Amino acid sequence: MTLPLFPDDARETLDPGACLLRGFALEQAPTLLHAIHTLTTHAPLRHLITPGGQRMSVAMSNCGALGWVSDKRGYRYTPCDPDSGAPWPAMPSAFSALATQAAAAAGYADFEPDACLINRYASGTRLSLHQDKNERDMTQPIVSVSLGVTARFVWGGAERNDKTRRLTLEHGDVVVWGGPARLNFHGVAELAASHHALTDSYRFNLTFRKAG
Ligand code: MD3
Ligand code: FE
Repeated sequence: MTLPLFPDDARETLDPGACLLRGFALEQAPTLLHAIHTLTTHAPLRHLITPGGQRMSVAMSNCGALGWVSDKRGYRYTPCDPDSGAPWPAMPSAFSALATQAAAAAGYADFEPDACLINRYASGTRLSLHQDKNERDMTQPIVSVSLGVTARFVWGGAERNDKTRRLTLEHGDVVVWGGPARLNFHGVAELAASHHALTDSYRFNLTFRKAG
């Protein structure tokens, strides 16, 4: 007998290609948060500047071979932290294993992320509607892990003006976006003032990508 990777009743299709795995990372969450603490002592969380000159309210860092950055010159992936000149910290094996398992549970075999963006939201932080399109291979999915304070995630369609829907993302939830949903517009509504036992007033999101 083979055991399922994840119970069918906890897997929810949001859109063709997009799959919500409620609580998929719950057991691993304390390990993930401890690793985030260590990683961000080496590559500190920082507020990047958009090409338009705005300071992002989300604080960001990265681990893995490539890291996502933004500055006045644009958005791109870099092998080194521009603040220190050092390579981004290695992706912990617990991170890559979780991302590969989540992708498999959503129907995407052999996902091997080379980039993990670490996002930290404080009360009042938001992420405006955007597409993730700086990655080389759009056939590869994106895996997103939510930790700490609950957020209202906003997602639309392939066009900026398509109607948007809202989704509550809680501690331990994982969403896999691929196939026809890979280029959907998405964002995060302003985080409410709240508290979580493991993260205080913060929400963390890990976004795993095959960027290179
Ligand atoms: C839907 N982060 O870092 S993750 C980002 O919660 C980003 O921090 C949000 O959007 C966060 O770029 C949302 C969920 C997510 C990630 C990628 C997607 C949703 C997506 C790509 C396509 C469609
Ligand atoms: Fe995004």
